[in-house]
Amino acid sequence: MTRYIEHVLQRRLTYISAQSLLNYGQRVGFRKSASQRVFCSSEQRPYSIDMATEEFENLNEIQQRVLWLAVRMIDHANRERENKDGVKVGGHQASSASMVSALTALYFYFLNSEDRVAVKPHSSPAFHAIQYLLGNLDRSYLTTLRSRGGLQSYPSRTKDPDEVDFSTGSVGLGAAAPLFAAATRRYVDAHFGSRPPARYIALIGDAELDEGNIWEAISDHATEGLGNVMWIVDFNRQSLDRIVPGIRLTQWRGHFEAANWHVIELKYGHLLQRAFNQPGGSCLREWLDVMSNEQYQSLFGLFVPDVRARFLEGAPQEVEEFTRNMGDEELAELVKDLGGHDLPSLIQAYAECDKEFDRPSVIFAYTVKGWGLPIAGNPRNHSALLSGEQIDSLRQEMGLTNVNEWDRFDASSPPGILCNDRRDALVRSPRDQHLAIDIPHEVGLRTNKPMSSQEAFGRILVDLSRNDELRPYLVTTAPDVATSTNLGGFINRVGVFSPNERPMWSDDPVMKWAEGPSGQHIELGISEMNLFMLLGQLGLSWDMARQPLLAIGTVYDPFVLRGLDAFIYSVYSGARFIVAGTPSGVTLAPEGGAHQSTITASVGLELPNVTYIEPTYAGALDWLLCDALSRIAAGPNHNQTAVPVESGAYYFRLVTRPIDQEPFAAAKLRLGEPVLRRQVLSGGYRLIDAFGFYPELNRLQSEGLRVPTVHLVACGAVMPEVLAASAELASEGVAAHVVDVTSPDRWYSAWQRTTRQGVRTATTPSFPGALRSAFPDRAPIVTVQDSASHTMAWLGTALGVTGVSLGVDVFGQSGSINDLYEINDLQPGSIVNAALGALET
Ligand SMILES: Cc1ncc(C[n+]2csc(CCOP(=O)(O)OP(=O)(O)O)c2C)c(N)n1
Ligand SMILES: [Mg+2]
Repeated sequence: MTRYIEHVLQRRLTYISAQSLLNYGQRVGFRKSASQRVFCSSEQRPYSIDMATEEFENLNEIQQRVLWLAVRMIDHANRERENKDGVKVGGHQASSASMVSALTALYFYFLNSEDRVAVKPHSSPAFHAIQYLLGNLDRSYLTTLRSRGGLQSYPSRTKDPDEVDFSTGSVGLGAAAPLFAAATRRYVDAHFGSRPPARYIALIGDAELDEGNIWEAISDHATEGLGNVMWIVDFNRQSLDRIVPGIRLTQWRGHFEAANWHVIELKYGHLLQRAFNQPGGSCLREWLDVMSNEQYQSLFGLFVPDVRARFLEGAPQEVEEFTRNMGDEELAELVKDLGGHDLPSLIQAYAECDKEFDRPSVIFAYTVKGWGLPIAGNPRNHSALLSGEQIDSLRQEMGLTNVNEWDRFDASSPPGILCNDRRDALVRSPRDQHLAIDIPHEVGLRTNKPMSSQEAFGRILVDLSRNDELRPYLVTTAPDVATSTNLGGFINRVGVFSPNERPMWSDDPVMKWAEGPSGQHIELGISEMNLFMLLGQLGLSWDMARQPLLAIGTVYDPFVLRGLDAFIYSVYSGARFIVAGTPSGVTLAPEGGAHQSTITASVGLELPNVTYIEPTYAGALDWLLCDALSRIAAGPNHNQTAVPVESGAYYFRLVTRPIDQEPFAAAKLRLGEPVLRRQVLSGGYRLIDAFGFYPELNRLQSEGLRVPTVHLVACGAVMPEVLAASAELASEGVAAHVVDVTSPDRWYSAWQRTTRQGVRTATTPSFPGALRSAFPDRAPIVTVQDSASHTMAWLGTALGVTGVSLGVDVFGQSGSINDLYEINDLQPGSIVNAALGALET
């Protein structure tokens, strides 16, 4: 038996005994009533819970306070805080209210310290209210929602003052993140031994299930069988715009079950369940089950005396008879009693999920958007804010005053004691991001033959896998493009990860696809979303699984854009990883426009927390890759000197075009290895010094003639054309130095840093050192790259010289490299013309 299964069984026993000890008092919503027995979890075997205990009272009191604080936080930000902008501050009182019960049941009853939780974006105020009540957030923050340095609108790992496990905001992504965190955890346990048990939980808005990435995530083999995953869907049947027509639960249940998920439907609260069990009560359930969602939701916006008529509209006669003797108040309360606001039912459902140790679980918790608020169930409540009068009466209803409305519970009161106990129970010990290993400066890749950057990448990885100190921490992943992005050699050496040993049926001598728990490549289906979601969680494994990893992913470069939102999500969350987009550009000539990336270089350059690198030569890639690995391993506080501190991910843009490596070897001889390495790492270097390289130019200069000088600045695959242009210009008496830019991003950042420094201090910006060493002479420039011409178009301004930018500004098409370069003015002749033009202006 694994330690994990032992733990699950252990927890199960704990729950059963805890439940038998619990005597829950019935007080759901704001109503108190006599002690009674209720049935929970309608789809499961009836499970009786006594409802009269102080613990239930405490939980209920806490959830009311959570509701109040969340609503009041938003109210304060909108009605009381000074706002000079004329822009609505906003916040989501209804969406917060909807999740209050599920959150309370989690944080004040169910969670352990190692569990990780993603909170639905629009419930962020409720999450922070909980952190405040637990004592993890200072009171001063309650009045800072959506303000600078304050509580973020949506939970943010990197920006919030309290500990957020998963950033959320772009719906669907935060929801799926815990699934990939659990997959990461499974990988870590298999390779490094079990860590303390942890569950990975997502609280999800029901409209988030419209996002395709959700379904990509659950259908991938890499996320199968993760019993420590629980999703709780806030099934309020409302999205932003509307009450969602028709209930799609059957469809969704089918999707989840087909992916082998355990599904719980938590529909009715205990009042309704009790009513269903009364003689004649089954008709009530049948009517509620068939009633349209719109009709049902409309009940929440009505005054109590009007509920009956709306509820009975279209109902069978027997429903009318069954409810005839109920008072208006009783009926209104009964028909609105949903499972997602019933704490005992929620806890019971969580416990049921805990028993599933070999498949993930999802709970559809029926809720009301705006629960407990006057805007409950209103189709336009998504951004609605309570009025001042409504806030006043809610405050009164909660038994609070203007004086104590922001208070925590008194520490000696029963809910206060529970809050303290839970805070202590949820304390996490620190995690370390640093991987204390020596990473070489290079693998020392040597080649006399032309080699593409993609091939070099594959070879470097193979060499790295021979390093016994480093190898255990390397993990690669790819969305069905491992072999075509040159990961094959690495995979042959380390194997493919699978939680269980899998027989290998084919004896392919080239590709050994051995699958088992020791494999270090995680193969994904064709989902670039999943690639970046997984890379994100692998890149946070130091936190999610208490084990830093060195994660490397590959993807066809054009399809970086297919996973872009997940890429952004992961780096916004602070994840550190390496991704290689390969092959890239129109250099992938015969493949045609659908596979030729043109704007990805700009994406890499502009995306915060990402360093975009596009090396031309294998030797440069070797240094850059090893350097990126060592920066990730060092953690955030490394003090390397070659390049400023970078805290994010690395994006290598590579190609399959074989490139003659000789010019790089010559530059190494000319500059010396330490200088060249430093310049390669800081963004670029002078590959060809025209006067040193072309004797005739030297001669002209020594004769005292003025030799027109220009810089040809290029990146990646276009270098052969650029070198040819330089030679042609030399033959016409023009000195064209060639600069190889290894990372336009690092240069751009260096330039921006000095410029901003100047702006902020009202001083003349200094010229970045990295640029100075590559451009010792002042001369016009031509930038050339197999990507949008805009990518390096800023360089002329940075250098203060005339610039012409060549690049790819149209969609690609099939052809030879020469054809494609001709179409895009990337041939030597065009580069020469651009240089002559730049010299003229
Ligand atoms: C990717 C993305 N698209 C659109 C939005 C805007 N948006 C915010 S909330 C929302 C509806 C959410 O509904 P649901 O998930 O059911 O949450 P509820 O508010 O009902 O709790 C939308 C469309 C977003 N945040 N992210
Ligand atoms: Mg919803």
